[in-house]
Amino acid sequence: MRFAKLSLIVLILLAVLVPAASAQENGAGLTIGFSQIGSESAWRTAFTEAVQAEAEARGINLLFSDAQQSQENQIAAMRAWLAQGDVDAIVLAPVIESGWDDVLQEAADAGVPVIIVDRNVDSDPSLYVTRVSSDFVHEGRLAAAWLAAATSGNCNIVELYGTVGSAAAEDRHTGFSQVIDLFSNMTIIQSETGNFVRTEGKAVMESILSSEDPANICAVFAHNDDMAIGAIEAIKEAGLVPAQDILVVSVDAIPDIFDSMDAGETNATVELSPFMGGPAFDAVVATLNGEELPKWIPVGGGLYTSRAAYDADH
Ligand code: GYE
Repeated sequence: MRFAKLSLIVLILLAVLVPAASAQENGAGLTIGFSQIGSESAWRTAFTEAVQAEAEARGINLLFSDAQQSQENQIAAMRAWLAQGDVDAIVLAPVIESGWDDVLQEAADAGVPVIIVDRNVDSDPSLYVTRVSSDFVHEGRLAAAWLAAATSGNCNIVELYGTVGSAAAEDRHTGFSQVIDLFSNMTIIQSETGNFVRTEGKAVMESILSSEDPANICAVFAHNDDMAIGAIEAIKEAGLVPAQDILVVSVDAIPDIFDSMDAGETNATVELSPFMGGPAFDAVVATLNGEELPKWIPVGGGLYTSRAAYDADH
């Protein structure tokens, strides 16, 4: 009887004194839910593929959900993972900034850490571990600075907006506007959303070219390369020369935009790295091991006006 009591005491002491099993350094064996926005652009697809490849290389069991641009679908996927209790952490690429407080609180209550990637949420930062993303405001500023230099500060601009309410669109617009507002002759004369989608970017540009005197349009600033490529098609079909009659600057640095650049049909792109899976998974491991993390882990990127310059940096 005494031995049984002693064994119980030892077991209790071990449970209290021995730290919970820590996550392996690279996350091997963890189950992580990845709530992805959708597949609206070539960059998004590249981002998905990069995260999946990183998970496979690390031996992480990735539960993947494509929300098809729906916040409702993203929240439902997160709640399913929490209800099943089978995820060690969640990586969330939030389609828009607002509406996440409840599900993030539910994850916190369940002890499941959440890493924000790519875009942003307007929830209290205490509800997520960290955010791995680029600086969208800086991307907008870079695009505007290039355009100001290319036009000596004189340009009527068409803006192809990303998904309204998304951090990527709102912040790129903010940064772009901050710079062009420094020039009295730089004005956004038309701004309309193409939802980061190539076909929608083309349709919006077609509509603007039919309603606005094309001679009054100096440049297009597209919040992503896919909409820029759509706009380039519309400009050509209108009998104009893209990158000459109408300058084109965008964001993402996807392979297709460099094909357009090689053809002389676009002028500049700001890089957005799709390789955020590594830093996100490292953050999962760190937080599971009890480490404190900064609330933002930035990924950077420069502005490129040629494939050669991009290739020289990669
Ligand atoms: O620029 C675009 C994608 O969230 C920053 O979303 C990302 C943006 C990216 O649709 O191609």
